[in-house]
Amino acid sequence: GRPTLAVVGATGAVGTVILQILSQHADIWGEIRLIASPRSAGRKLAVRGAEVEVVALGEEAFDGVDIAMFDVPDEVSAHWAPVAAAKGAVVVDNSGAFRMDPDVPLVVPEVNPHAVRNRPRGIIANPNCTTLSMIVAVGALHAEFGLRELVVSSYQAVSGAGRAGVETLRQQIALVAGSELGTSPGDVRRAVGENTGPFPEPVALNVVPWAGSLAADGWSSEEMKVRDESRKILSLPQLPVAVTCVRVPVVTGHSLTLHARFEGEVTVDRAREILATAPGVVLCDDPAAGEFPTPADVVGTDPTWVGRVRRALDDPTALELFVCGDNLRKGAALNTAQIAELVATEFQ
Ligand code: 2RA
Repeated sequence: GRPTLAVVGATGAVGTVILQILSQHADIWGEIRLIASPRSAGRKLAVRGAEVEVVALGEEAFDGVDIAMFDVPDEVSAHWAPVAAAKGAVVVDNSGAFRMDPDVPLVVPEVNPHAVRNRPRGIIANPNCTTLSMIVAVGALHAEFGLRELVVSSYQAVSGAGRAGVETLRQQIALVAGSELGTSPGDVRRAVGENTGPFPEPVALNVVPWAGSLAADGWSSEEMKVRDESRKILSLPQLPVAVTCVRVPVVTGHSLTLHARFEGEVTVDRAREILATAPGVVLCDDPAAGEFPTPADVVGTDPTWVGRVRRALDDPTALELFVCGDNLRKGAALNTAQIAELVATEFQ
């Protein structure tokens, strides 16, 4: 029969988008069970046009589940994903708990779909949204040119930090709207007060060069994720990767600038051809006509959008690009759903 699917973290920012995607994609599922913290149990959420009651996370919630999508904090996944796997479910996990585990594949269906089958722990990891917002385009270029180095800067939306991130930006925007703020040191900070939510600094009328927690030597955890995950997905364990992650006052849609260096000389024409035809990528690159992707235009869409394709002025083996994608869709819910759909083909 059709596989039973569980969605763990169904009420969260990403969980909400997972339910939308399940309602939009071909319906291949038997039962869809919605699981969340006991606090949310009993709530009803719409999926596939029907109201489904949320059940509390617990061992019995996984009875009869074939595939479980997890979108919960790292420590919740670390505990419950192995419980679900022990009960026979294939887990597709979107936390950071298992991504770098050598016995857990880290999968982007457009780049390394074959990796899903090698899952000794019964767990498949979904990459972080910042990695996912660029890796489909990078993977397509790597397949053609052979990637040798990556230099990345991110411009990350507040919904990457969940519902709390979005609420924080909206509240701060209300506090600074219509003002003359942003003209003297600290005026924005004083106006928004102590409430910086999940961010270390005000994010309205500002950019914040920080995402995640402090890792070794001044790097942020987010920067380390982009480096480690890109290496693992592309099977390039020694790839030099330099990353700076920055939060910007955008609700949804992560953007990144990339400097990508390849094995030999590249041409912009060939790069454009590859990007224009790669599955999951849309080339939107006509600066003369004022055309390039921006988060305000790509939010709610599935692809990785690429613009500003140029050859590096001082290195004929390198390209400069701007990429942009919906961090809740391809960056999280969509990639999770694509992995689950790949696994579901094994049940037919
Ligand atoms: C962020 N990538 O954007 C993180 C969330 N996983 O904050």
